[in-house]
Amino acid sequence: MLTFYNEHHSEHRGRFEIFRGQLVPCFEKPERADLVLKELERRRLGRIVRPHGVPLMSLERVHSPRYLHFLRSAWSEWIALDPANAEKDAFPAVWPVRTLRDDIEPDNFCARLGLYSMDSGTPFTSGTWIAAKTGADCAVNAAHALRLGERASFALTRPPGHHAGADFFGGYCFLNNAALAAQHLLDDGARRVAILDIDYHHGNGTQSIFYGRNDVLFISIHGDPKSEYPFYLGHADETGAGAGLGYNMNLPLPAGATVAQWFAALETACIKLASYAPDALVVSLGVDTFAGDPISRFALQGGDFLRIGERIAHLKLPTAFVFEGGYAVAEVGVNVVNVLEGFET
Ligand code: SP5
Ligand code: ZN
Repeated sequence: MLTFYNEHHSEHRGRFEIFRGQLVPCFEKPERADLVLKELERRRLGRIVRPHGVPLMSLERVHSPRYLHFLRSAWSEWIALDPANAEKDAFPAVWPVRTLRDDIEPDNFCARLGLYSMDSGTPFTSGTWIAAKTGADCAVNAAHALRLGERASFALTRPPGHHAGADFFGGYCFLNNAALAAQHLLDDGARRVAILDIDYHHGNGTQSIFYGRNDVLFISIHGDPKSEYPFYLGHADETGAGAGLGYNMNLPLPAGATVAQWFAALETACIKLASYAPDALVVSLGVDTFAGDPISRFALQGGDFLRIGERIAHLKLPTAFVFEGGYAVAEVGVNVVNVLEGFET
C-alpha cells in the first residue's frame, strides 16, 4: 500500500461548528489524520510519501472555475471585511434556496459564502485552502499510482471530500478528493471507474458530480437520509439520469442497523461492482460506521474493518482508498488501518 500523506492537513483547524443553535467544538479535527498516520507507521503498511502538486486544471475537471476561485480567495476576503475576523472562522448564514437565484454571483462575501455552501457545520479557516488543495494532490497522486502499476494506494488527508459538489462545500468537505481521483483515472486512460463510498453519510457531492455519466459507477452505503445528514440526497430511488441511468446505487440503512445488515449491503455493492468490471476502484473510506462514533448510528466493531478490507480485495481491482469521516478519535487510526491491512492480506 502506497500512502500519500497531506502534511498540510492540520492547517485546516476549525474552532467550532454550529449545532442546534450552539457553537460546539469541531468533530472533524487534525488529531484524526495524525492518529491514522501513527497507526500506519506502527504497523508498517508500506511507504508513506508526499504528493506532487497537481495543476489547478486537474481540479477544474471536477469543480467549477468560479468555485475554485472563491475557495482560493475566501480567507483574504473574510479578513478584509474586518481584521478582527482573523481570529474567527467564516460561517455561512444565508443560502439561495428555492425561488432565489444562484446564477448571479453576488459581490457581497457573506452572500457568496452561502452561494457556495450547503450547511453551517463547516467552518472556513485560514488554512482551509492549502489543506484542501494538498489533499486533492494526495487523491490525484493516489489515482496516478494505480496507473503506474500499484495495486493499492491511500490518500491520507483531511478535510474530507465526499459531500463537496462541483461548486459547493459542506459536511466538513471542500474539494471532492474521491471524484478527483476517479476523474484522473479516466483522464489518464481508464475507460470505466467505480467509486464505493462506505462513509456513514451519503456522498452527495460525489453522486451529484457523476449522476449523468456512465463512465463512473457510484455506490454508497449510508445512514438513511430521512434521519441522517446530508438529508436531501441518498435515497434508494436515485439511480442516475440520462446516460448515467443505472450507474448510481444507493444502499441506505436505518440508523441503528446491525453489523449483519451492513455487510449484506456491502455484498450487494460488491456484486454490482464485479458485474460493472471497472478498470479501477476508488473507495471513499469513512470509518464513522464504528459503533463508538459520536455523530453516527451504525454498529461496526474494530475487527469488522478488517473484513471490509478483505471483501474489497476479493474484487481484485486496482484500488485507491481516500480518507473521509470517522470521529471516534481514539479508534480512528486502528479502524482505518484495519481496512487497509485487511485489503493487503
Ligand atoms: C465527511 C463526513 O463524515 N461528514 C459528516 C458531516 C456531518 N455533519 C453534521 C454533523 C451533525 C453533528 N451532530 C452532533 C450530534 C451530537 N450528539
Ligand atoms: Zn461521514
